[in-house]
Parts: sequence; structure tokens; C-alpha cells
Amino acid sequence: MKKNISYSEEVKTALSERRPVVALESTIISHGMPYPMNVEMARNVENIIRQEGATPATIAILEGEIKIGLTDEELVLLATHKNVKKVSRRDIPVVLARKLYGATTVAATMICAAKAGIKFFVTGGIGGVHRGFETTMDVSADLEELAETPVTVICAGAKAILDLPRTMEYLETKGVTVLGYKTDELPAFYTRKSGIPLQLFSDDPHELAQILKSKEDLGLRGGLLIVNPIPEEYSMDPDLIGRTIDSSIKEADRLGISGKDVTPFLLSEIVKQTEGKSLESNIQLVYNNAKLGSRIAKAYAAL
Ligand code: PSU
Ligand code: MN
Repeated sequence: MKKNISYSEEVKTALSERRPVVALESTIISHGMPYPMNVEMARNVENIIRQEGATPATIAILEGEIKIGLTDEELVLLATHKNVKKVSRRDIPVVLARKLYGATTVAATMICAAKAGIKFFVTGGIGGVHRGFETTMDVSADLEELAETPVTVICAGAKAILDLPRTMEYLETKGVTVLGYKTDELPAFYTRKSGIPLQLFSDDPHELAQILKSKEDLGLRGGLLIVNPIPEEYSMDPDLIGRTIDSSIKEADRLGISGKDVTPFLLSEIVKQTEGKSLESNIQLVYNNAKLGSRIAKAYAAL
């Protein structure tokens, strides 16, 4: 076991018995959703993973220690604490050395999961190439992490706050395998379709597990990205969400929001402008991803 990392009993036991474990991120709790829905979501998603027969491992940094698996008090702390930093790859060493609190992004959660020997990670949406990238050069570190770190990420695509075609091009250039689950189109988070075709897809969690195994057997670096569309009954009206995203981006520009604050600002602005409707969709797609991620993790454990 490495320095600076500690495990909950539940996760430690599951890992030592080689049972399926599914990682969860904490930026979605601290900077992605408002209280108290964030902590409710965090609890429910863990329970869904348990019901599916896998073990959840929510990951965060608490007082300079990487925690793999959190207590309920720790989930509440992340959901309410004002001094929890948004931690991506670059921030990890500083937050550890200064013994601070950090909520891990997709990139940072992948790093911690890989160090803990966890192969599967469920979230809502990944970061990507931001719109207006030509001037800002704003590209999420999540994309580079998918190219480097061997963790399979299950998400509902990426939000149209991003430049989705360029996000896909970036992933292609970096050699990241993007697999659609029961879809041949990149899902756009709140909606099932983006108009961007996928080259690779599968309808079968067992085949997805087998694809990961083949990649590992060959020693290919980097992760896999599995994109799972939001269930039809929770998907949003594309025109409404499109307009909301456009006006949220305008508001961010008007206020001069930049860097790591862009994504959290846009997420909260969208919830505000849809009067909470988008939040219900966001929560439901996380649950849907948790079911799929657990099934793939179980299929992999049975290989
Ligand atoms: N997209 C979402 N919800 C989120 C995030 C992205 O729909 O909560 C979070 C994730 O933690 C992701 C991070 O890794 O935002 C990306 O931030 P940035 O664009 O600053 O890299
Ligand atoms: Mn950025």
C-alpha cells in the first residue's frame, strides 16, 4: 500500500478478495451539484453500485491524504465544506503537501483509482475541448489522462458546453478508444444524441470487459471511454438545453470566468436557468452509468 493513500474497510476487503470495485469522483459532489442534492446523489450512486453486486469507492483528498472509499460524514463534508479545492492532475502534489481538502476531477480520480488498482470509474460527464478553444486554449486535463492512465471511464458523453467535435478529434489523435453502449452516436449528456457518429460500439457489458482485457493483454497504455446515453425518460428537450448552454456561456464571458472556474460556473448556471430541471437529468444519468459500470466490472471479474 502506498504512502498518502488510505482505504475504507469496505474497499480494502473488496480489493483483497478481487471483487469488482467501481470508483466515483468527488468534484461532481463539491463543484458539480448544489447541496443537498449532491450528497443525496453521492449516497444513492454508491447504493446502486452495491445493489448491482460491486463495491463503490468514492475518491477524494482529505487533509492531504488520498481516500479510496469515504464514510457518510466525509461525503457530507465534501458536499458542504467551503474550502474543498477542485483538484486535477496538476493540483495533487500541492494539496497533499499542504494537507488540504480536495475534490478530485475525472483526471485526478483516474490517477488515484489506478494507484489503488481500481479499473472502473463511473461519472456523469468528462471535461473536454471548450468552445472558443482557438483563443483560450482551454482543454480539460481529463482528455490527456484518458490517453495516459489505465482506467475505464463510464459516462454519458460530454456536455455541449464543450466543443464536442473537437473533443472527439482530440481523443482520436491521442488514441483513446471511445465505445458507445447501445448507441452509434456520441451522447451529449442531457440528450441522447449529438450528431457525432461513433466508430465503435457494443450492446454487451461482457464484450466491453473483453475489449478492456484485450487492451491490457497487449500492454496498451491509457484508458477506455464508454459512453452511455441518458435514459429516454430523463433526457431533455434539445432546443431548451441548447439555448440554456449558449446563454450560460455568454454569462461566463460577460463575468470574465476563466480557467478551472469555467466548468463549475457553467454547471451551476445551467441548473439556475432551467430552475433545477437539468439537475434531475444529471442525477439520473449518473445512476444509469453506475448500473452499467457495475455490470462491466462484474463481467471483467468473471473473465
Ligand atoms: N462535466 C460535468 N459534470 C462535472 C464535471 C464535468 O458534466 O461535474 C467535472 C468533472 O470532475 C470533470 C471536471 O473532470 O468537471 C472538468 O473540469 P475542467 O473542464 O476544468 O477540466
Ligand atoms: Mn480548463
